[in-house]
Amino acid sequence: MTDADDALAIAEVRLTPILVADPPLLNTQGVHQPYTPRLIIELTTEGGATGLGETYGDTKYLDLAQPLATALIGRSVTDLNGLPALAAEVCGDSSPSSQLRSSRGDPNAATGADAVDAGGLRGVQTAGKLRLSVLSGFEVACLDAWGRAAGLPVHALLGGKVRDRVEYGAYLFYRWAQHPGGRGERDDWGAALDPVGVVAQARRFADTYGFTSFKLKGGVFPPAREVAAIRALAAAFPGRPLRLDPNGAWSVATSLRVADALRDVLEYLEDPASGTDRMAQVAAGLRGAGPDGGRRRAGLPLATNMCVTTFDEIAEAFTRDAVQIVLCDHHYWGGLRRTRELAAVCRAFGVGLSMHSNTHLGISLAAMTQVAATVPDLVHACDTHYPWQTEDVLTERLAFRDGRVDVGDAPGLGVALDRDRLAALHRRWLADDGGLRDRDDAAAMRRADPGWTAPAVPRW
Ligand code: GKR
Ligand code: MG
Repeated sequence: MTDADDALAIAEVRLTPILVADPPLLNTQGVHQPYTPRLIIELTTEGGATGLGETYGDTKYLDLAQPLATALIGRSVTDLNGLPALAAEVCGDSSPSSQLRSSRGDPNAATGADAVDAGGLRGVQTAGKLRLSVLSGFEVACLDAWGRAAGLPVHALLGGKVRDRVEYGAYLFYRWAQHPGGRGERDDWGAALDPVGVVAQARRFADTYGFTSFKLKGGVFPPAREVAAIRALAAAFPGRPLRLDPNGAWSVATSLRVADALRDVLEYLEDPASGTDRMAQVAAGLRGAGPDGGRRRAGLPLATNMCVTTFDEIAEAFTRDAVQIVLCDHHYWGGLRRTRELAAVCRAFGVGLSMHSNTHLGISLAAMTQVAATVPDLVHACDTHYPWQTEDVLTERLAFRDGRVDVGDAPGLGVALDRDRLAALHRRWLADDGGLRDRDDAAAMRRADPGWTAPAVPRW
């Protein structure tokens, strides 16, 4: 080991779970909690470089993050190819299926065989996928520290940027004016529950941030009502890219009906139906080969962040042409380098790539921006929840200009931690006795509607 290698060894890892304010945004599962858990990862090298990472903060992620943090001490921040095996070893995954896959050489394989939760908004949850979501936060922190030590931006460590700005879209949500019982922080967005409210929200996003693409989170109201909202957006923003994402809430027949109603204005339809098989049927119907008598609805691609969420899910989905665009989330795909691997696979199959988002803060937005800047064929605006997050742990928030975030050239991610903010949000996490440490949109909805259970799919 040289002195330079020694300097890059990890000396300390600090994990800080926080609760961050979130507005009452509606989705097919329920409503966002007033506060959402996130985990902030800080590591320091022997040479004194620091690195930041961010990922999901629910208990099941924290339980995996702790042993991984301990095991990282003494390892180099450059040893990124060693991270998956280390995570598999220390995070423990003793299911027979995972042992089988490990023996075939991919400790990160995550198929439905070890599914721990088939529901939710991010596809099938597996032990392997949970591990990847944790690992991704550490990978980003390692890249940040390595970049700071080397005086290079993260995008340089990924091969260099091919663009100077990354485009994001406005992420529109049906929402209430405030959380049930007046819990949480207040904002001045008001309710958006009909086409007028959705268009007003879109206008504010466009005016404030310069967004020119719009995605509506659907699956909340009967499809005709959501079709009307998209039509209203098309009238208000003629020619602008529009998307609708009901998180798999529709049947194949409903998906095709909505596609018929909106194909002239949608850039793509996102996860209209749940699972690769239904998505393949919708795609076949859109190609005119479905059970509907061969009507053609060509030209409307399907995107997903639900049925293709791991490398194991690619083969079936791509060979059946079930999706034409994959919305990568670097958290559950296992980091920035695996995002680039996914981009290469998508390129080989002629499948588009863009970015999915969940409630997140500026560290994750910086990471998304750095990796997105290195992907050559990124043609769709990326998703981000960031404008909904009024709180952050950074000294300076990332800014959108003309709907775009500048790709920084400062060392690492180019962001700095505000320790006071971090401590305040951690105190909120410590003080929580309201069950907010594990995000549960259905439970949050029961505050308004005690009989609510997340609907079975297809709902409509
Ligand atoms: O924040 O309610 C939400 C979204 O529905 C999120 O949970 C999804 O994962 O944004 C996501 C999506 O595109 O499906
Ligand atoms: Mg989606």
